[in-house]
Amino acid sequence: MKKFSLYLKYALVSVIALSMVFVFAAPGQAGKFKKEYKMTLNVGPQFYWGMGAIKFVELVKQKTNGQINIKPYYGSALLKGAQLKSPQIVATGVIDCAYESTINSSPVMPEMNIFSLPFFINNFENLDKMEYGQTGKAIFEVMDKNGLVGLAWAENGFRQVTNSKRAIRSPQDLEGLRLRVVGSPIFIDTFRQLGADPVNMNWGDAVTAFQQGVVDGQENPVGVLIPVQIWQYHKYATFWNYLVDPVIVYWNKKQFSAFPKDIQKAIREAAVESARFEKALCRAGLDGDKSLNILKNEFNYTMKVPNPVKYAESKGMTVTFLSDAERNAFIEATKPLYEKWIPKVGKALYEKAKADMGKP
Ligand code: X2X
Repeated sequence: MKKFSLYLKYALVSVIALSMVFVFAAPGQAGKFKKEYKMTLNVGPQFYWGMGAIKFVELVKQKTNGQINIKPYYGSALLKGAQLKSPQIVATGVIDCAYESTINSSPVMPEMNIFSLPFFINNFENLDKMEYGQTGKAIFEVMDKNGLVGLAWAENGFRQVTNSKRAIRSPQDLEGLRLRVVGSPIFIDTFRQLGADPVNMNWGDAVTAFQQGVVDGQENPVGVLIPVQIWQYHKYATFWNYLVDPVIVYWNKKQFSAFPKDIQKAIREAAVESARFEKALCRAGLDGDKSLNILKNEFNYTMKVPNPVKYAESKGMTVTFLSDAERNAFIEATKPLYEKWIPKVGKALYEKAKADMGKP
């Protein structure tokens, strides 16, 4: 009798324990998610784009009540610095998500080169029209076909050229300059076309190359130039907005689709909100007071460098802006690239981009 009640006790305890396992493993409960989701990005946390990625991590945690925890891996650490591999690896699910530049996706998805056609987009208004228009939609469809879900448009920014030799005002000024460029082929093509001597290098190796003077110059937006203190290496900057580098927040499609709807919604909202913050960081001081006010009023954030041009000048840089005539010389010089690159980008997408911008 005593033995029997002991059995009964064991049986009862087992049933309770088992049912608890079921309760906690039920859909929508914490046990269902990974302990940690890996996110890749090519820069460090001090860059504006890195700060946006951190905001995303925080907002996702907040909006999912701590159920989804993302760990950022900076400097393409999970890719051993091979920045152009990010979309492939996220598509396999080895890395779960990314806060990544379109340039770094362009070898896998050539459509992304729409943003890298030289002197095509020119200003923030045009870029916004594209991202929130037909172009952005088409780009997200391309990502979908590649096993990725595009969640939001963030930004690295319009790219500016810097160097240690001379102020650049004409294609002739670029002649023979050894410039570090990202390994996406359109960058090599563009600078060869302009008479420079481009060398492609991962960002992870670039700063050492600046330090050692292995290269004379490089090109990147202020969100990189200011945090990396480019004036330590280069005295001259030309602000020519020659092309733009959006950042897309994206997730492995299979995994994202399997999330419950409320989690999907929370992650999307976090992506959009973090991107608004991040874009404002990258545009601060370059679009009048607009982005500075977004930061202050919506995010209670005071920009440390409210005027990147003045700040670079205060550090001893000579910042050059092109006149219309000077700009036209670059436009003429880079025209032949369109013949080669529009077929790679896709003529239909090129037409969509022009339509979004209201260009003939
Ligand atoms: O490699 C670069 O220049 C950088 C940091 O801007 C990108 O990742 C595209």
